[in-house]
Parts: sequence; C-alpha cells; structure tokens
Amino acid sequence: MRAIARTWIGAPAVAGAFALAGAAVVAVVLSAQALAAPARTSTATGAVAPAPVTVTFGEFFYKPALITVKVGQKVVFRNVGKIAHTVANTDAKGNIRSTLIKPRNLDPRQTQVVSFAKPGVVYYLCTFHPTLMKGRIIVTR
Ligand SMILES: [Cu+2]
Repeated sequence: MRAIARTWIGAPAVAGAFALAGAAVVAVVLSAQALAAPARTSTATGAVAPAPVTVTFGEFFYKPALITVKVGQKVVFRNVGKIAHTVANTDAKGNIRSTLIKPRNLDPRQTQVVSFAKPGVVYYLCTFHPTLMKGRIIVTR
C-alpha cells in the first residue's frame, strides 16, 4: 500500500518533470532555428520571402562560387572587378544555354538580378572567360 501511494505521488511529479524538460528542449530548438534561419524580408503582399543572396565577381572569379537558394529567392550578381563580365547558365558539361540566366554585358559595378522557378542545379559561367569563371547555384523548395 505504501509503494502504491508512493507511485501515485511520484508519477505525476515525474510526468511534470518530463513535461518541463520537453518544453525546455522545444524552446532551445526554436531559438536555435531562429538563429540559423536566413534573414528574411517582407514583400508588398505581406508574404515573407528569403532575403536576396549576392554573388560578387571579378578577375577571374565568382564569390561564393557555390550558393544555395530557394525557388523565387533573388540572386544579385555584382561586378566588383575592373573589366566587363557576364553570367550565362550552362548545362552540366559547360555548354552555354542562357535559358535561366541570359548573359548581359556587366561593366564594373553593374548588377544582374535573377531568380529560379524550379528546384535543381544551375551551372553558369562568364561568356568572356568561360574557362576561368564558373559557378553553381543549388535551388531548393
Ligand atoms: Cu569574365
């Protein structure tokens, strides 16, 4: 009888302790997600869209050469070099396609903003320096 009484008193206390521990774990996970989440901006419609990602380029690089963005998220290509470059998407073998990123002559300090409607891997290069400047974008849902 004593043991049963102890179980009766003890069980709710243990359950309560687990509930508290669970809440603490949830709180930690939520704050960790808040810290890890990319910066977001509100659109005119009030929907929350991921902030644009900037890729700088110059002689002879794209930086970062590999980025991951969401469908619809803007990518800003910015020329920080001293001469003109371009950005054109290619197939995986490097053949220019220009279907997802149409190349434009980008003089120093000029930018080109692109985004993608479907998930996948977007390979790109500079049409002026195709062997020297290449990059890749992973587009996720
Ligand atoms: Cu170039």
